[in-house]
Amino acid sequence: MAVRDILILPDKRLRLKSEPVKAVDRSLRKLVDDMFETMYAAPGIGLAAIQIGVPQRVVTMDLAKKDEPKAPQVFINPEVVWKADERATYEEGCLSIPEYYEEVTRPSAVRVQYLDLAGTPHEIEATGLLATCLQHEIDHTNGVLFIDYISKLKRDMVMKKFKKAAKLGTGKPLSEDKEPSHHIG
Ligand code: K1U
Ligand code: ZN
Repeated sequence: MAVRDILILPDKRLRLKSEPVKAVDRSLRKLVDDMFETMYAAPGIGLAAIQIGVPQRVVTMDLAKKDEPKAPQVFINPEVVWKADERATYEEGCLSIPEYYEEVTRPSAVRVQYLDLAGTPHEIEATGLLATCLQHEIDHTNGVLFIDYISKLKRDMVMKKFKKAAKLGTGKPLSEDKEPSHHIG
């Protein structure tokens, strides 16, 4: 198992549409192991394979709270097959856009089809954080980021800060670059 580097905005690979997994084999299980190690080390509650540079439709997740035992979940070739009309708003973050959080409104419930690590098909109906996280991660497999749902003004500001950070080689914006400054005088 290995902790892999997480791609950071504005890395263009984050905009790739990932390919469906063809075979649930040893190399896929190694990828999933590395994804969990990377996700737990970050720490994060979800990860899509493209975030470690692998354009395959694979998602890992663990929504257990700090005081609860680990609850790792793997979704291979996940696909949203139904979305609720009702909407829910949740403050989202992204390991590829570190230390930036913003409210995003999405369908409050989704039905998702996927394969497990044995290659067995499943369909679940998700609500709450699971619904939000699944939509966020499935978006990653389609090259979509949560900043695509915020205002253009905010998105342009985020892009500018992360492009500057990439140029400086700092990886994430410097602390004084995080929030709009309201200096007096
Ligand atoms: O896909 C990712 O970049 C992971 C992302 C998942 C996510 C978070 C919130 C809403 C939707 C999707 C994260 O894990 S960001 C980090 C985070 O939320 C967290 C980290 C440690 C403890 C608790 C939460
Ligand atoms: Zn993300």
